Amino acid sequence: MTEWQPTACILCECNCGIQILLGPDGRSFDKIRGDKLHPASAGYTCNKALQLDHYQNGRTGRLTAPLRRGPDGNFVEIDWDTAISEIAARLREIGLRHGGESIFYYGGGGQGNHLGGAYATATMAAFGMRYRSSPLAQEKTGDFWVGARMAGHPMRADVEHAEVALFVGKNPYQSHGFPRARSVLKEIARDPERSMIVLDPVRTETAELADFHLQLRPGTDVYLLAAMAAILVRDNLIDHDWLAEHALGVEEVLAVLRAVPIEKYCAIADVELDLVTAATHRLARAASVAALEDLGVQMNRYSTVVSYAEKLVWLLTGNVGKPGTQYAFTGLSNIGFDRGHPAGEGPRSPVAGAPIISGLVPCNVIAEEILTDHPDRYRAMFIESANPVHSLADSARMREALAALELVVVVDVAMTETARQADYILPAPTQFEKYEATFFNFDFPRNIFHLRHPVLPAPDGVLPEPEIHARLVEAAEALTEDDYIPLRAALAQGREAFAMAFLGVMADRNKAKLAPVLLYRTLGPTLPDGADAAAMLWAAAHNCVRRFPQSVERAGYGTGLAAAEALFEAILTGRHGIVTTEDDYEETWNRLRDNKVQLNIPELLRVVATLPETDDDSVEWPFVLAAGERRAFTANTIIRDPRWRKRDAGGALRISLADAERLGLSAGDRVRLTTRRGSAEVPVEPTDRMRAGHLSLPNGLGLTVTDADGADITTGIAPNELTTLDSRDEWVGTPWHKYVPARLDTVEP
Ligand SMILES: Nc1nc2c(c(=O)[nH]1)N[C@H]1C(S)=C(S)[C@@H](COP(=O)(O)OP(=O)(O)OC[C@H]3O[C@@H](n4cnc5c(=O)[nH]c(N)nc54)[C@H](O)[C@@H]3O)O[C@H]1N2
Ligand SMILES: Nc1nc2c(c(=O)[nH]1)N[C@H]1C(S)=C(S)[C@@H](COP(=O)(O)OP(=O)(O)OC[C@H]3O[C@@H](n4cnc5c(=O)[nH]c(N)nc54)[C@H](O)[C@@H]3O)O[C@H]1N2
Ligand code: SF4
Ligand SMILES: [Mo]
Repeated sequence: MTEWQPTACILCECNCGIQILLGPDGRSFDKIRGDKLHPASAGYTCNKALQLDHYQNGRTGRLTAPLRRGPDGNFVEIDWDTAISEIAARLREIGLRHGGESIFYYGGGGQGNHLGGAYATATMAAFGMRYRSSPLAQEKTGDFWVGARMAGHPMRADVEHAEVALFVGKNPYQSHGFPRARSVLKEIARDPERSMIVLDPVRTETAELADFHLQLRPGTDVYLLAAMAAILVRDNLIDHDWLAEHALGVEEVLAVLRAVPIEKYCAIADVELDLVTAATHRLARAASVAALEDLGVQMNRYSTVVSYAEKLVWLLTGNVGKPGTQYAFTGLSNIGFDRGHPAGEGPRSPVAGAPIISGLVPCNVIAEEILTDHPDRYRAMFIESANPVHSLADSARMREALAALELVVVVDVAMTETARQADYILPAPTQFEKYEATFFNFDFPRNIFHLRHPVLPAPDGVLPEPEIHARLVEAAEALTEDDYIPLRAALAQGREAFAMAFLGVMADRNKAKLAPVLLYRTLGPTLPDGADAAAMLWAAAHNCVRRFPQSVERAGYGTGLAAAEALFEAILTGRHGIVTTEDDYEETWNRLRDNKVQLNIPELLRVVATLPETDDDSVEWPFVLAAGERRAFTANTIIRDPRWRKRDAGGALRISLADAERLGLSAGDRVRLTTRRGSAEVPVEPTDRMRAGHLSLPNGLGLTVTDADGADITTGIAPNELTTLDSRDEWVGTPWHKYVPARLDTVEP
């Protein structure tokens, strides 16, 4: 292979288009560059994409054969037929004894791979599984729920075209979250007509580019945002006409905001009133405001209430459905659609009775729902493309929970912290060895989709996730050749006949849930270049046309069935990514419930109305630890090879200069960091970016890999050895990892 091959970076949700040139061995990534032909990233990458060879070829503990844990606790290699039939038999047997709903599904994709997970719904149906979760239920479910309550449809921010960009607990310079983030941030910073407002206790790279950095005390965003909303009301900066036309529940909200003690709240947040006022006035003056909130608040005190207060700020100023504001996207993705039940009224998890948001059980109750003698407890877990032992709160408790289960199956590419706890491990090709895609595309006014083709062949011994799911579904006898034969016959007459036959099968609700595998086994083998895994995208394309006919038509695909086929064809052949839908900004209103926004969420407004008027620091725990910061060389646990990190190799604990001086600490000195849950030794990095009393540890460290001599090496601290399950949001159960009470002790060198 001597040609540049288009694919995408898999290290964050942006999935920038890249091109890879393989080395003479046909395996190493000799060169990597941004793909100028990618419709969203247009050649952009950050520093991390260039390190992807460490994911593909690094020291990762790559899995190349199915493994079964033996009676002595060690893994032994088994063949695929044995693995599939044993796993299917045990899942069936557990289902017979305890019901299929006792088998819990977790994961379904990381930052770059959602295609496999799209087939998992069939495996869930085949074994009667009902409950599931994913990492989204430890970060985004509060945002989803509030969005659903207020608008009935998720909205995203058009940062690129905004006059004012507002970042709340988000550091896009490192974490991205929208296309070409670093370039866009610099464009805003350079333009005297545009401004950036950042709420962050840390002077991040983003905060450095901001016009207004509100460097608040950690965990006080609810006060600061309530004060900002109250300033809008007090100074008559709200958009009355717009609200009269587009919003409901305005009076109730204004009544609460009129009573907010603005000065007191700014004092609690420890930000100068004048600065808060100036930033709020700037935002109110702007023709457009785009706001992004992220983990700094979503994993922090009052998380869901903060999501609400943040939205009030841009809703009161009328920032929806215009360029540079918030929009309701269209496209192939279904991620994050919640029904928005009032608190206490939606579906609930079987043991803890926790609210299920967007179909996901809160991550922080999973261990609780296993480690109990409740009859409805989970008995088995199927984990795919996720590393919950590392990524969920309280790793020790999660290990204990997995050990208590009758069966744990893990599908992954590497021997992860979670795979180490499994009974069976099923190895998959890497994301560059198979067809892969994400459903993380929310661009606007043009949305995109990128089906990536394999860059290099997979080694023997691994199977792509769609094939694993198909085999499990067949081993459960949920589908047989008899189900495939009529569909194949219809297909022989053309796609139109196939569509009709497929629609007929979908009328049977039990078969409808198996649709991905039905498509994979019938349409799949007829697709060019071994693109079987793309089969479910045919249904996704049809769905997209059904839901957003005009958007697809504007993107140039025509109308009706022909449009769906044209869109699917474009997906299959557009190797650099394609535009799927095209919209006008105003169309956002057609997607929102009743074409309006609802400002009054009574449960949350009540919290804003009754915030305690003091907020003292704890004496026992003098520090607040942010456990899991995004840095230049972190990428969740996707790259396991520690050598990929060109800076901050060990993942230092960042601490303010004042605290470092008081404790007599210099860069590289080791300290003992203690929380309610655990304790660890870690090197420090004193920096003037941090506030006194605040500490920060990077995410994605503490991974164990085996080096060339067979020795295990662990680099840095796994943050969730220090976090607790009970520190979580009242409404949706998301963890408060950015607000971990902590203590520091010096250690003798
Ligand atoms: N480099 C890199 N990029 C990534 C990832 C990665 O691992 N590495 N992971 C991806 C994933 S999965 C996600 S979800 C995103 C997350 O992206 P972000 O949420 O942007 O990342 P974090 O660094 O976790 O947290 C954001 C900011 O919150 C601030 N913060 C801490 N406490 C508070 C507080 O009390 N109030 C406020 N207002 N801010 C606070 C932190 O100082 C930090 O700057 O990043 C994605 N991008
Ligand atoms: N304390 C603390 N904890 C956190 C965070 C924090 O800020 N602080 N951040 C949280 C956030 S926002 C997130 S999103 C989560 C992330 O948590 P996870 O989603 O659990 O973590 P990832 O590292 O993204 O997991 C991806 C897994 O997929 C595997 N993988 C890679 N490619 C493939 C493939 O092609 N097929 C299969 N089957 N597997 C593959 C990788 O080896 C890895 O095990 O972490 C969360 N945990
Ligand atoms: S890590 Fe960087 S290059 Fe990779 S997708 Fe994210 S922004 Fe793009
Ligand atoms: Mo995330």
